[in-house]
Amino acid sequence: ETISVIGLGYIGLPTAAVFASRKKKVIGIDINQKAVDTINRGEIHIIEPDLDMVVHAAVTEGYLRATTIPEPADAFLIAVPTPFLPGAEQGDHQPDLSYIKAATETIAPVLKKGDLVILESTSPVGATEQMAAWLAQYRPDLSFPQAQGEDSDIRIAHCPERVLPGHVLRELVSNDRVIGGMTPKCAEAAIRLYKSFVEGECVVTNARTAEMAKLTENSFRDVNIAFANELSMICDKLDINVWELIKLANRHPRVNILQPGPGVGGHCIAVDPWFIVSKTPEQARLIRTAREVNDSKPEWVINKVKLAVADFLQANSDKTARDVTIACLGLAFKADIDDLRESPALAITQQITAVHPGPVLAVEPNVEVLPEKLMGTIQLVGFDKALVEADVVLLLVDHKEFKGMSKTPSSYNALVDTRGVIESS
Ligand code: SAJ
Repeated sequence: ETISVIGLGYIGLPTAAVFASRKKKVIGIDINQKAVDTINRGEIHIIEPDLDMVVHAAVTEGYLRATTIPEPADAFLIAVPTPFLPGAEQGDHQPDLSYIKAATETIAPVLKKGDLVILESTSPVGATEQMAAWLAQYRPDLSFPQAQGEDSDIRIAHCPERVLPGHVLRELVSNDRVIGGMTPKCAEAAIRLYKSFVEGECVVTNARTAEMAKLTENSFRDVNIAFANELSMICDKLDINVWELIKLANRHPRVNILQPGPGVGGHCIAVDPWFIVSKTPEQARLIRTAREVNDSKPEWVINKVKLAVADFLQANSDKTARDVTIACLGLAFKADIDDLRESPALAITQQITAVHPGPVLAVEPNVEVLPEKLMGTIQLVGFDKALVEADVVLLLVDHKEFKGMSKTPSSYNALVDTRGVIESS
C-alpha cells in the first residue's frame, strides 16, 4: 500500500513521516523544490521537536521519498494551506481554496479506481464536496461519491488534523481523529488507513460535520481567549489584577477561564473562526466579536507602552522620548517555541520599533539569529543586557526564561506585563 501526501508543511511532513515510521511506503509531493531536496537529504525545512529524527530515519530506511511530480498511490492525503483571499486585511475574510483545487488537479492524472482521497487541510464547510466536484471535473472517466454513492470509484473523506504545534508527533498518534466520510464506505477506508498509527479513537461522521468540528474546536478556544482578553481590559479600567481575579474565579468547580495575552497568534486559531463567519455572517455574532476582541489586543498593548513612556518622561523632565529605552521580551507566538510567524508579540515589537524614537531592544531566548526578512527591523539582544538598559519593559511571551523575573524592577522604571508572569511568580 502506497500513500501519497500532497503538501509537505507543518501537517503533511509529520504525517508522512509517521506513516513511514510504520513501514508504509510514502511519496511526499510538494511544489517547493527546495523543501523536496531538503527532505530527500533526510533533513527538514520546518521547526518541530523530534521531527528531524523521524524524517531522517524514514528517508534513510527508504520509506519516505519526496518529489514535485505526482505518482500513482493507493491513498492521497491533501495537506495544503487554506489561507484567505486578498481583502482579509480590509476585513473581508473569505477562504481561498485554490491550493486544494491545485492539489486535486495535480493528483487527478494518476488516480485510479479504488483510490482513497483524504482532505486534511482545515476547510470551510462544503470544501470536501467541492473537492469531489473538482476531481469529477478533472477525471470524468472515474465516478465520485456525490454522484455515485457507494458504487463510486474513488473514496473521499475529510479528516482534519488537530495537533498542537510543539507536540505534533505525540498528538498525531494519541489524539482522537474525526473521520468525515462522503459515504460510510469512504469513512471505513479512511479509518483503515489512520488505524495504522492513530492510537486515539477514530470517530466517524459525515464530511460537513467533520469540517465544522475542526472550525468549532479552534473557535471555542478563540472565544475563550477573547473572554480572558476582554476581562484584562475591563480589570485594567477598574484597577483590579486580572490574573488574581482569574485564579479566584477558577476555584469555582464549573469555571475555567483561559489566560489573557497580547493577542492571538499562530496559524489556526486566528484564522479558522473566520471560515464560520464568512459562511454564516448573520448567525456567527459571538465568534466574529471574539475575533475582533483578540485582534484589538495588540493595539491596546501598544497604547499601554505609550502611556508608560509618557509617565517616565513626566517623572524625568530632563529627558526626551529619544532617551527612553524599551525592552520587548519574547517574539514567538506562544511560550517556549521559536515560531515567529503570525505572532502578535513580533507585530507589537515591530510597531514599537517603527514609532518609538529611542532604542527598542528585543529578547527571544529561542532564536539565535533573526530570519532574514526581519534583520534590520528589530534589535535582538540578550535578556540581561535588555534588563540593564531598559527604562520600560514590555513582557510579551511567558517563556520559561522570563518566569523568574523580579517583582520590583531595580533598573527599569515601568513594566507592561501582558502575560501575568510577574504577578503570578
Ligand atoms: N493563547 C492565549 N491565552 C491562552 C491560550 C492561548 O493568549 O490561555 C494564545 C497563544 O499565546 C497563541 C494563541 O493563543 O498566541 C494560540 O495558541 P494555542 O496554544 O491555543 O494554539 P495553537 O495555535 O498552537 O494550536 C491550535 C490547537 N487548537 C486547540 O487547542 C483547540 C491545536 O490543537 C490545533 O491543531 C491547531 O490550533 C491547528 O492546527 O488548528
